[in-house]
Amino acid sequence: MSLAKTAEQIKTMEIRGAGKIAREAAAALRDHADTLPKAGLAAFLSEMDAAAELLLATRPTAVSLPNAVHLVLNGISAAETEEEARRLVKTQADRFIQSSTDALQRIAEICAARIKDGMTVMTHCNSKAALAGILLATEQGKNISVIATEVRPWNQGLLTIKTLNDHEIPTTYIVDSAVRTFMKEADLVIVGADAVTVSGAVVNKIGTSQIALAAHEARKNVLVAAETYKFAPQTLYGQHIEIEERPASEVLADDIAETLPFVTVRNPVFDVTPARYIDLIVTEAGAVPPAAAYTIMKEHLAFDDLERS
Ligand code: RI2
Repeated sequence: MSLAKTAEQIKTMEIRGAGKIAREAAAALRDHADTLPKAGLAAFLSEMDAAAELLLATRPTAVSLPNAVHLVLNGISAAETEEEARRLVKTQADRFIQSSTDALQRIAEICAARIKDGMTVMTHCNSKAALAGILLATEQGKNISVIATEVRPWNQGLLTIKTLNDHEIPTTYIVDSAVRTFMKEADLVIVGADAVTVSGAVVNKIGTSQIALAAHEARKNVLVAAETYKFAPQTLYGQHIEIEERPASEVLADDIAETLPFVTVRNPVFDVTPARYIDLIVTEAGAVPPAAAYTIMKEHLAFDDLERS
């Protein structure tokens, strides 16, 4: 698939989920580099810069995307030859994709260890990282059930219940506003992340913060399954994570909206859960309290050369 096509599919959410977006972006950069004619180092670097810009402009919130782009293109401007730069792109893209896949396996093992036989796990949206733990716990022979939310307006919950059903996991499907009602039936909440800030706050699908609040009230643990490349080093320098706001037509059909001139539809698709409502962030480097966000960034992400303004 061409780089432009990958960018378009990320934008339109045919490619979605923070981890998948990152892996597809890395593969797109690697394959794009292959299609570029040999025209010298400067031309190659400028083409790769433009490719990175195109990918970064697709969706603003999931930091897995800029982190993946950064890791794939890391050091290429210091290359001495075009060949060396090309080699770096390929090696770093392949390494990122492999480590991302390995990270999911490790996260699944840690999450599964937290899921005891007989537990009911509540999850939100369609997070590959969160689901990996649930699926592994089942493979280990634990009898568990899941409460899965609908996730308006994109209904990613449908993807989640399809996967759970395929694995014959008993699942209760609820509308987003029923979360507090059903929290008493849950033993544990596991969600994914699009970004983790230096304060340990988690940016994830809209509605996550309400779930965490309801879990806190009901004294249920909240686990966030997040690969280390979901941590956002730019927050060290005071930058905020931009919350993507998608078109109003995803929430209310245009023909109805047109009849309601005094109504404004808002459609932010992520929210921020403060660190105090999160028990553990499960990364491939281990399960850590949100307060360890800085350490994770320092040890796992090269951020010294990031834009500090
Ligand atoms: P994994 C998704 O965003 C959801 O917010 C999900 O929790 C998060 O990415 C992480 O997903 P969207 O692309 O990387 O559906 O764990 O807006 O699959």
